[in-house]
Amino acid sequence: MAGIRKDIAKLGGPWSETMLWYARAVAELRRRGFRDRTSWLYLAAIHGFDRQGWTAQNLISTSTPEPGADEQRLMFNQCQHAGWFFLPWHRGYLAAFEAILADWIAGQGGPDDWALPYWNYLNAADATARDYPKEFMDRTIPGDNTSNPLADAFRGPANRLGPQPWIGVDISLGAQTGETVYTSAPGGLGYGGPISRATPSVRSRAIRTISFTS
Ligand SMILES: [Cu+2]
Repeated sequence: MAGIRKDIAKLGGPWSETMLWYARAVAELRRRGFRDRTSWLYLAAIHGFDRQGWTAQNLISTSTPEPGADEQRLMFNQCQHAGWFFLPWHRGYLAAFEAILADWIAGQGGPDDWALPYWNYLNAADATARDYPKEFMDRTIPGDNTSNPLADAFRGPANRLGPQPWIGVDISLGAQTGETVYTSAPGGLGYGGPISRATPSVRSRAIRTISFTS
């Protein structure tokens, strides 16, 4: 059954049933071997495979069985950034991840309409909206005291979204539609990629359309 994504702040948590199942399912994916296309490692590698970094973090070692070289060339490092495919690619990627989790959860007797919750960190009505949800910070899952797979020890030190040492500006919805933020100067990289090779008149029409929908 198709689920509906809900606001994590409105699930009655922390550690609502939705989030408990999320953590259990992620733990299961982390248990699966790298060659399994539904494993945490394989899914992560579809986005981007960093052998050196993963080895340094003990996620893999020289004895980890890996997918074959041809398969790696075909499937790994597919993420689309700084281009017009950024949004559709990540949308599909997330939907596949969600479907794998939901499939396992339903098979375990969990809700058959489980869906990924979303984090409304731009909710201006909630002063704590930008704090990382507790479920991604707690070291253990309450109740059974097993280690929490949603909390990553290698995550940055901050516990809320906002200006960071490596991102000097705050995060806002306006950034999506700002001409010089969403797209960058020709040859540069930006959230939506460089300005494409349209004539100036076509380009200004497109920018107006984007602004109108904001
Ligand atoms: Cu990406």
